[in-house]
Amino acid sequence: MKRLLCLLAALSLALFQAGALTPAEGREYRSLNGQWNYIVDPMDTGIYKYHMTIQKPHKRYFADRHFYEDRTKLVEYDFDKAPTLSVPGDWNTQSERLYLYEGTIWYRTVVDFHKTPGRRWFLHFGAVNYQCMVGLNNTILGTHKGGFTPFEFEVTDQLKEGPNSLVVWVNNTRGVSEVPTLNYDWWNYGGITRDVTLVGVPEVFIKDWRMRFDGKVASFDVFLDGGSGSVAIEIPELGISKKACAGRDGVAHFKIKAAPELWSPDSPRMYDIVLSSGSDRITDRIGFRTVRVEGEEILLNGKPVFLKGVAMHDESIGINPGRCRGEEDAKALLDAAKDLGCNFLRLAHYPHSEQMVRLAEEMGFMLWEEIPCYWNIDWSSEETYANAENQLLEMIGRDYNRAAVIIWSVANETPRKPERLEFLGKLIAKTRAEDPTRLVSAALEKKLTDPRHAVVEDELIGLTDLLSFNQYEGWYDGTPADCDSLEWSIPSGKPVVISEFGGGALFGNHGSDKELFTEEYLSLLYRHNLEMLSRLPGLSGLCPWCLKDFRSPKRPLAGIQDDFNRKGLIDEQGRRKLAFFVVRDYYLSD
Ligand code: GCB
Repeated sequence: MKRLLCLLAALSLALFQAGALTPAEGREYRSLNGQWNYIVDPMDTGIYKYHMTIQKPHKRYFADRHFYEDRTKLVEYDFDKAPTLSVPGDWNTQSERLYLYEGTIWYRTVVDFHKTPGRRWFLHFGAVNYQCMVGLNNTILGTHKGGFTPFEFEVTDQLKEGPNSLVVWVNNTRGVSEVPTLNYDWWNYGGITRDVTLVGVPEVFIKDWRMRFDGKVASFDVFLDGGSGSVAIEIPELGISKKACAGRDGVAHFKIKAAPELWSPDSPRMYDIVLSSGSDRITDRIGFRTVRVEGEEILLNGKPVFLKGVAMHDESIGINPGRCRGEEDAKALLDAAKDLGCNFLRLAHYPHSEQMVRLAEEMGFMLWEEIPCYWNIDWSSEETYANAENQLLEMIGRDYNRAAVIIWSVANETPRKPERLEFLGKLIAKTRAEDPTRLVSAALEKKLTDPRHAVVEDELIGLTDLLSFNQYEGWYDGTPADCDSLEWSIPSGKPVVISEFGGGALFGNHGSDKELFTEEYLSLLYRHNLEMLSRLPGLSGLCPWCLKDFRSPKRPLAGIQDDFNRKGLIDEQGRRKLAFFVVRDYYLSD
């Protein structure tokens, strides 16, 4: 597998096309979602000949039998007769035999296509976990690595009139130098987990656009692809209608004075916007707000705001088990967070879907987004860094225009050492260069110097805007009552956001509040923690870990966990534990 990964790395240098159309929606597009045929290929037979040659992979399965005229040839695979999986969707929850599968699966769909003169076509993937190689009509378009961010390939020249064979090699094998690494506390859902679309654009089109707002002026950079031209921006409700010419670099710049109603959790005001250039036209919705830190406060639109948060995974409540597949799954989670009294979400531990972010914005949640630099990744590897940076840039690129996003976070609970400081220091600098308008953070750790004394010490604090850390007093450390006398030494001068705290309980497991995994224990733990954390100077936000019980292979305790991390305030069916009401009362009490 290691050699295969090297081969893919080499291929990706040659074939990878970075960047995605932003947004993919709001344009002419065709969904390729649906039932795709699949072949499970644990030995990568679809790539290797029996005398395996790394240098010359055979790429056999890209030649879809559907298109063979000579049916007398020996071909030992047949997508037409293969079973199907839903796209989008993880494979683990769609077939019992794939529940624990980590390896290769080949996907195939047939795309009927009719050419329109003067149109360019892009094949856009919302996310594929963890890496993939995409072939169209037996031509390899390229590869992508990173399981949670969008990417695309231009297919204008590869698409044929009539049926087209689209084949995707997907591999979710974990690796020590990957991002995330071998060991992490969530399910490694494999597959084409988010939407696949065919996006049609004119020869010259708007590839991307980015908006910043400083409270008085909205600045827009609009990036054209395929040529230059004039660009128009309209925000009808603000009476804005402006034109500018793109320079030779294909970028048009606007600075527009605006006095919009501001976006905030209490009033998530959004405006329709239309961007056009020649015959290309994008419609979208945007909110206007500012965010910054002053001393130990977070200021939203110039006013102090307390982040009433909860952390969550991108995993659905009941509707489709497993990775969320779309808006309906996202809505169920967001409704639960609303009922909890939240105005803020930590979307952990990797970029969630674009639908999740957009819906959260419409519903008035401020967001923390992060990349999966989780625990101990391979800090010294340049390839690992390049991979992490690419995931970061793809996340920022996708959600740059979302007013809801106020924090980019680069890491979670990473062990302190010089290589890690260099790696994360570079990532933080990159984040600021790419987006100077948002806060930058990392979820750090607290340590106990003795059972009565908690300390947060980390060189990264000098580089981030927030002091964010995870702490599990009453669960991994001490008892709930120990919270009452715990002394804290934390650096002052920055807003403190507790990025995780909590414990486990099985819904319906009632008993003594001294017994682990009972609902009573968990609600006691939350009461003591909330009291303790409220006393911390500079406290500006809280994120209980976490909203919903989530699948994790690290949680095998039979009868209690059964492959679920039970630290949710609700269980996997959405049932509320007692602790849910403790947090809700706290959030609704001011
Ligand atoms: C953590 C991790 C989170 C785990 C959680 C736990 O600190 O950041 O990913 O799921 O603890 O439940 O132990």
